[in-house]
Amino acid sequence: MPHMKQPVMWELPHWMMWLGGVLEEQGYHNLDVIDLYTSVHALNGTSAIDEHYVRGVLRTHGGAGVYLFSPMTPNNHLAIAIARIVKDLYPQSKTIFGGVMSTPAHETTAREPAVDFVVRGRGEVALPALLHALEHDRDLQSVGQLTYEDGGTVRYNPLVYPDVLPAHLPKDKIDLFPPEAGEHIRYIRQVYGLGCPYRCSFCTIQTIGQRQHYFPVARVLDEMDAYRDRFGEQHHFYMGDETFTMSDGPTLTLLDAFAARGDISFDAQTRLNRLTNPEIITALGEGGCKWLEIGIETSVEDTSERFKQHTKLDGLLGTLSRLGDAGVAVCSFMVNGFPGQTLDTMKKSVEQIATLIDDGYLQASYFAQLVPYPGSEIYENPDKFGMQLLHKDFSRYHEDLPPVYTTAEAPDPEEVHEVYRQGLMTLGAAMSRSVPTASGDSWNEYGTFWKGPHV
Ligand code: B12
Ligand code: SF4
Repeated sequence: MPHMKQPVMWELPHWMMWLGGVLEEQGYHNLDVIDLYTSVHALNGTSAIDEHYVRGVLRTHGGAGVYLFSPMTPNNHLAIAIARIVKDLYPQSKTIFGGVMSTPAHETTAREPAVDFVVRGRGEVALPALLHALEHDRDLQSVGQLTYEDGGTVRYNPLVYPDVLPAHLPKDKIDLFPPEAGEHIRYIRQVYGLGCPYRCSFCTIQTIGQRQHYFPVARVLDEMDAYRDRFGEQHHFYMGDETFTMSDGPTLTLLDAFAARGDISFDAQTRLNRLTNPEIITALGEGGCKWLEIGIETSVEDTSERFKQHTKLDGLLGTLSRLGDAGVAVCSFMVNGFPGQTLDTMKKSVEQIATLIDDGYLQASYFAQLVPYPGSEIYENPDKFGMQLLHKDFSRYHEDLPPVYTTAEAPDPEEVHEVYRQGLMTLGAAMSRSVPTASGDSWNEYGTFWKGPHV
């Protein structure tokens, strides 16, 4: 891992430790990771792979039997470019793709000559099943969740394995990354409740399942300790549940355990409608929650009429105040360019969030351009939402780039992007005015991570 230092990363790629634990339990001990992510040399400056550099890194590591890839939409082309180099250098190696992009795009991905197999959906059973079949030269048609090309035909194995419940999942393979990696990450991801029961039209996390199941609390605490042992005792966590406060009972059980230990600090994300119980808010503060991310943009936007009359807003401000009183900093998720939004309502949305920051109700906000990722309902069925997709060049399906669709209300992507750029400046200005004073402390409270570039 020679390039883990600059720029720093938000976190280690969780799927690797997660599936690493699964593979190790199945007897695959010879696992390695190749970092082409944090090195500026891996790209040639035009969002394409620097082939010379990547070849060099792959040669240094030597050939492997199997290479695993988990691209997201905007970097899918980079993963495929790397797979081509792998196959060129080591033609006997197998390349296996999986995860949030390869699952909905399984067919086109499997058609790519450099991709040997696509594993759809969750990997805990399907990946070892594929590796066993390859190792023992078994019939691939019996391997579930597999899409692959065979003699010019794309084969789709329909069998889907039952999800492994969290209590039965092997522990993460924490030593997959060297201890020094811990010096250059913002936090360690830890999941308690796996799965999300909602179905937001823009979201693509369905690979992980819809019913929320919990890891046993003792296991969560053990794993946190193990991560800290390896990457540093000072480490802060990000609770990776999609909606951390989804169910009051299990949330309180975990937060009580955190409070009893007294040495855990963490960030989390949830929805506004899962924060109505004041007991939960108190427990969040006592359990060490320092930073809570909430998608509040749509409640502001959808109810703009009522917003003016302070009906919904009263509830929102009450919740945010209680969180502030409990010592929890709050960051909103804002998405620009939903169908139905005009340029004007987009601007208003930003201004409303900036006002909440100025007034100390919010400490920060993320701001992203809406992207119809493959697998989401708005990608599969854009007409239903009044959207027209302009192209399928996935390298431009990016939350910082102009929208890849138009709507009747906002037909010019460049104008929408301009609102986005101005919005970033408005929110940035509000945050720089408010963060040091809102917390009563300095930026250091949020970690030195923010001082430099991060990916
Ligand atoms: C943590 C996270 C990050 C982290 C770490 C990323 C990482 N590589 O681990 C950071 C902050 C860096 C990040 C960045 C981005 N992210 Co992100 N991220 C997530 C998040 C919240 C959790 C992912 C996770 O760790 N899940 C837990 C693991 C265990 O689940 P999993 O990855 O799904 O893996 C399971 C299966 O999918 C499968 N599987 C996964 N990979 C593979 C590979 C193989 C070979 C096999 C067999 C199986 C397999 O097996 C696993 C176990 O069952 C997801 C939302 C979500 N809940 O999925 C978004 C998500 C993945 N991110 C998303 C996006 C868009 C991004 C960014 C592009 C945002 C941006 N504009 O910059 C960047 C891209 C960064 C980059 N260049 O790669 C989107 C992806 C949408 C899409 N279809 O492409 C998601 C789904 C959120 C969303 N908006 O819907 N992200
Ligand atoms: S956006 Fe959040 S709440 Fe909605 S489906 Fe995705 S993870 Fe669940």
